[in-house]
Amino acid sequence: YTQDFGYDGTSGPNFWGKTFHNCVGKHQSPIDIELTDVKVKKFPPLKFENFDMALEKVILKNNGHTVVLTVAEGQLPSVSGGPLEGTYLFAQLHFHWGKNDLEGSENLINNHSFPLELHMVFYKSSYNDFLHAANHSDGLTVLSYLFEAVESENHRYDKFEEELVKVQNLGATAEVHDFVPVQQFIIDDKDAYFTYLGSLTTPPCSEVVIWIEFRQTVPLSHDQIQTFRQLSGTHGRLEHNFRPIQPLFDRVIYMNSG
Ligand code: 1SD
Ligand code: ZN
Repeated sequence: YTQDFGYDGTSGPNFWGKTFHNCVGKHQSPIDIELTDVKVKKFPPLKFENFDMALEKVILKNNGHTVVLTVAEGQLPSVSGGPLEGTYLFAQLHFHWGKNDLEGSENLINNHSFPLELHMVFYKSSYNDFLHAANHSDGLTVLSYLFEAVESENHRYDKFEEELVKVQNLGATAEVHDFVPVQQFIIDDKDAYFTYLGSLTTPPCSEVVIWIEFRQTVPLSHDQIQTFRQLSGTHGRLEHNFRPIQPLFDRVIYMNSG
């Protein structure tokens, strides 16, 4: 990007549109999903591949906006089916959070915020790579998971949390061999979801994303969520990094009937 963006003050979401014109488009993300407004539709089953394979080598990076996990070596997870045509390959996963457990998710359900949201970003394989895919309206899909703060720790996140503390500094990276399968990050129910057409939630806000928002939440303890808030961003501690909800305009939100 030519100019950096942030989440506060004059570099915050209300100012993104000045530099990044897509950010004031009519199909932006995130949104509020109102259960009374969704259209029920029966999609073909979603198909996940390589979600249960240990990842040979991954890179974790604090890019100042979030923590991003990419796969450096090994089989890429992929997704097809559901609202998707063709196969989408794993690009990266990252998180959005808030300064306390009452906010942090980007997408909302019935105006309710969740403390954390995981985005698994995939690009359509027929476009060859992420950058080309990001120029097409069906180029990307994001599998999005909402979190809930609970009493007990979620041990499926132990390994990730162990690495997360190593990338607290801005720009820090960690290389991990034999990492947990991506399946460990998510919930098992892949039939209950909402889907709508939207955008990247960060500049350049390209309207190229088929959003799949799962209904079942991932449990995580308050302390586990707190670790994300310890990361350093471009303007001090990255306490929050969620974009506010955007108008739906003419779009329809579908709910898979399973
Ligand atoms: O915020 C991310 C951004 O960090 C980048 O990963 C982008 C894909 O290049 O995706 C957005 S988001 O829409 O998945 N939040
Ligand atoms: Zn995101």
